[in-house]
Amino acid sequence: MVMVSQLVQRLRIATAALAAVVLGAPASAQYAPVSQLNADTGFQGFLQQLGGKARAAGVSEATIMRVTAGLTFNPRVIELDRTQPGGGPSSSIPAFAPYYRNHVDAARIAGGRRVYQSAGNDIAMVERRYGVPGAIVLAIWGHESNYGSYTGDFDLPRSLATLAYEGRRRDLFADEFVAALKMVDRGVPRSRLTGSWAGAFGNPQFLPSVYLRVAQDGDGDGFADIWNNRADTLASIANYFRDAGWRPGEPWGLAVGVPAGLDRGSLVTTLVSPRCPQVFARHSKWRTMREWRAMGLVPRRGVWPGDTVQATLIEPDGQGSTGYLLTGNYRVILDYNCSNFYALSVGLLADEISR
Ligand SMILES: [Ca+2]
Repeated sequence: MVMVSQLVQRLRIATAALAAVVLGAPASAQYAPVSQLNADTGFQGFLQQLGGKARAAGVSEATIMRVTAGLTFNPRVIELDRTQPGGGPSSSIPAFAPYYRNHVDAARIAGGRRVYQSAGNDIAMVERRYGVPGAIVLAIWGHESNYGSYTGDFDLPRSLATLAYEGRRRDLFADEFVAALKMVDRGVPRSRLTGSWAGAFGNPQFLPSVYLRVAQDGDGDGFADIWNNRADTLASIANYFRDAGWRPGEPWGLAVGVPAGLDRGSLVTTLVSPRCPQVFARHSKWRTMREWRAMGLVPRRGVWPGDTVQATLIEPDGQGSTGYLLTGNYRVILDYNCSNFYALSVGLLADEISR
């Protein structure tokens, strides 16, 4: 699923929470064992605090009562949180090829093509309304929930309150808990609030704050149903992408052959991204497509995008294997989930779906 590290200025929480989950602070060391956390009185007191926070944010009393009544700590959520793989600077970076094989596999390509062909009107609607290619939107859906075949069955308020109570990323999850209550106030049935243990839900695996910010009613029935409705799902993902700055008509990037003699030393980036810097540190300096072509790079498939399009280079499996030129739109995919493997895999799956 997902990964990233720190909360950014403009809380792209979908990314951030899941990121924090995977690349967050080293697990557990300074925190209490799960068995000690599961003290009912402590958790119930904490729920009162969360209720106060929700009240201050304008959530109705009825919703606060309804959602918090009977809510219990979920030790399973903390166990899952603490068994997430690390991702700190010392961990070695695995190869992309196995990840690619697992995520851009025949079943996921075929599943995406099926939707692409059967959802012509919905695809046309999102492309027209949001300027984001349908294949990209489908590739996100395919990565997040395998086109809706698994979306998680953890009770969302329970997971969010548990993660907030545990404390490692208290503010983040407390805010998401309040956002989940706001969803109920907005008319989302309480029964819809199920998802991953980390608080993401529905076809696009949004966090509650992301739902509040970008979810769309694609079919015009008055409700943004990202759980069961295809048009709403596609429109919501596309709206996320438009909001994050997707540039219509520009590719996400392309696979390239890179000449052995490329002067990579002169292309090492000197920029440090404030957001998931380890991910961005793997990208070269920006150059135009014309400049990359002049350096001897060759598309593995298809043709060069426009000469003036800017791109960085990543060689995920090192010299001698396929490289990828990454445009500004690639960074929009990273905004959804800040992982190079995820973003490459989404772009490449989209290419396969639309081929
Ligand atoms: Ca709808």
